[in-house]
Order: sequence, then structure tokens, then C-alpha cells
Amino acid sequence: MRTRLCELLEIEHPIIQGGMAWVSTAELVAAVSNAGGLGIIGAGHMPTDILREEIRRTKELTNKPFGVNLMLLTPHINELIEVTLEERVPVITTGAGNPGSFIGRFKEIGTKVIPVIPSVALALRMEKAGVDAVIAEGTESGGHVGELTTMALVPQVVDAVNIPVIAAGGIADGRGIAASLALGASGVQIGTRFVCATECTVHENYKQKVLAAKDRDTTVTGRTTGHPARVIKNKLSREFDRMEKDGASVEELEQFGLGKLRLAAKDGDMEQGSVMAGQIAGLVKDIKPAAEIIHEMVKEAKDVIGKLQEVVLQSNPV
Ligand code: TUI
Repeated sequence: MRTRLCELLEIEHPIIQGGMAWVSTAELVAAVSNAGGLGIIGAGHMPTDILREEIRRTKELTNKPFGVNLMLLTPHINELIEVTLEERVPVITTGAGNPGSFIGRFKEIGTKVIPVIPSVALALRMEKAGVDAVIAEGTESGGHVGELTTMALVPQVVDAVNIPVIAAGGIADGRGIAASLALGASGVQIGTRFVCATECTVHENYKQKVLAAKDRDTTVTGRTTGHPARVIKNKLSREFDRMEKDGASVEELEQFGLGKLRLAAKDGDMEQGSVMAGQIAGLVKDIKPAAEIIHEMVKEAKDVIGKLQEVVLQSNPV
């Protein structure tokens, strides 16, 4: 299954592992890249020296391309950008903002730049600014989310731009990959499924919470802050809802949210921590090595596309 995205990124399968702060560290990233996908370190609010270590550890564990996700709401984002430039990371993805001001510096050293975009307007601006591809991420995703669904966003972005489009949000198996290709995407970004990869170093409680989640178990908190995030419902999300209903200020809500993702991902606190996951969590049923996840998804996608071709061949000519 080779697409334009595989040529661009020099990878075997058109599958990017979503960069997840506190969740996607060197072990998972290298496992995904070694299996022919593109692993991505989630920089999040990481201290700069830790990000450098993660990058170097990834380089030790794989000689395949990999990436770093830069979360643009991070207070020390400029320092994280410098480290990523110094380490000459092959690919960067960006989230939660517009990377316009620093695209050129990465392009100059040959780093591929792939922003997450929640709308056609931003996709067009990014294409003009010279990015290599865009990730069209629907509101089904875990973490920081936009308004549009993957099903509505992807084909509209595909029609608007001439660069490869990567579909994200609500994809966790081969059916999702086949559907994304049908919408015109050149590849997919998958986060939640990889939380339950053997190599993922997130706290075991987090993996179990994703495994136990059913279809309606996620919710979006923080809409009033302008930075809505999809999480698995728990004590923290109910408390957040209550504060928002009671008219808490943006500052109060942001202060309350500080450190909560780390609390879930590192300390395993499933009640007071922020357990970010996508709506597709209900489809994740087991923990297995990243390579198995990838190979099964690719096989399933090919089978699904084959079956669809049979449906077409068996139907009467119109
Ligand atoms: O970034 C993500 N997912 C994330 S970030 C995160 S950590 C976090 N910290 C504090 C508050 C909220 C989250 C957990 N998960 N996904 C990529 C993404 N980017 N989704 C939506 C967007 C986005 C939104 C607006 C990208 C660009 C954008 O542009 C606005 C503008 O500046 O024009």
C-alpha cells in the first residue's frame, strides 16, 4: 500500500503515529518507525533537555525516519523548536496553532513540516506557506480538538489543496484506513490505538482505561477556554464541567488543568488526571506490539478494499 505520503516521508506504510505528550516516547516511536510507519515523539510541555534525550534515544533505537510533534500552546515552545532544529529531526508535526513563523527554518535544513489543521482555511494558508503535507484532524480525536468531524473535514481539505492530506480522528483499524483513502487522504494518523502498544511507556492504568472505554465514554472539556480537549470521562472531567457551568474564568480553568495530563500518563491517576483519548477508544481491545498493530491494520485495509472492488464488479452496469 504505497501512497504519495510514503514517497514523501520514505516510509513503507502510510501510517503516522500521533504525537502524544507524556505518552509517545522513544520506545513507541522507534517501534512504529521500525515497523514501516512514522513514529512521532510528543514534545508537549517537555523540558528541553528531556526532548533532546528522547530524540537521541530514538536515533539509537531506529535508523528509520521519525518525527517530533510540537504543541504550540507550550510556554517554552521556542526552546523546543531550537532543540528540534539542532537535532535535525526528519519530520515535525505541529498542533494547537499556526506554525507559520518557523516553517522556513525547518524547510531550510530539509525537515518535513506537517501541521495539524482543523479547517480548509488553515490548510490553504499552510499550503501557501510551503508545508509538505497537512493532517486533517476531526473532532473524534483525543486531546485538543477542532469542530468538524473527520468524515466532513478530510474530503473538503483534499479538494482544496494539492499536497498530501493525512486523515486523523476516529481511526484505529484497517477499515478506518480504507475509509480515509476513499475520502482522498494519502495516509492516516493514529493515536489512541498506539496507547495500547506494548512498547508504549504510558502508565498501565492509562492503557487499561482505554481498553475499558466504550463508545460514549469520552467527552470534551474546556470549550469555554478556547482550548477544548477530548478525554475519557472521570472525576476530573465532571469537576471541569461543573466549574465551567458555574462560570469559572479561563484563568481558573487553565490553572486547574495544569499538570493533569502528566498525572494520568505518568502517575496513573485515572480519577484526578486528564485521560486524553479519541472516540474510537471503544474499538481498542488488546495490548500488542506496534509492529503487529501496523501489520494487522494494513492487511485489514487491503482486504476491505478488495471486498469493495468485488462489490463493484458484481453490481450491474449503470
Ligand atoms: O494538538 C493536538 N492535540 C493535543 S495537544 C494536547 S496538550 C493540551 N494542552 C493544553 C490544552 C489543550 C491540550 C493534547 N492533545 N491536536 C492537533 C490539533 N491542532 N487539533 C486541533 C488543532 C488546531 C487548532 C487550531 C490547529 C491549528 C489551529 O489554528 C488556530 C490558528 O491559530 O489559526
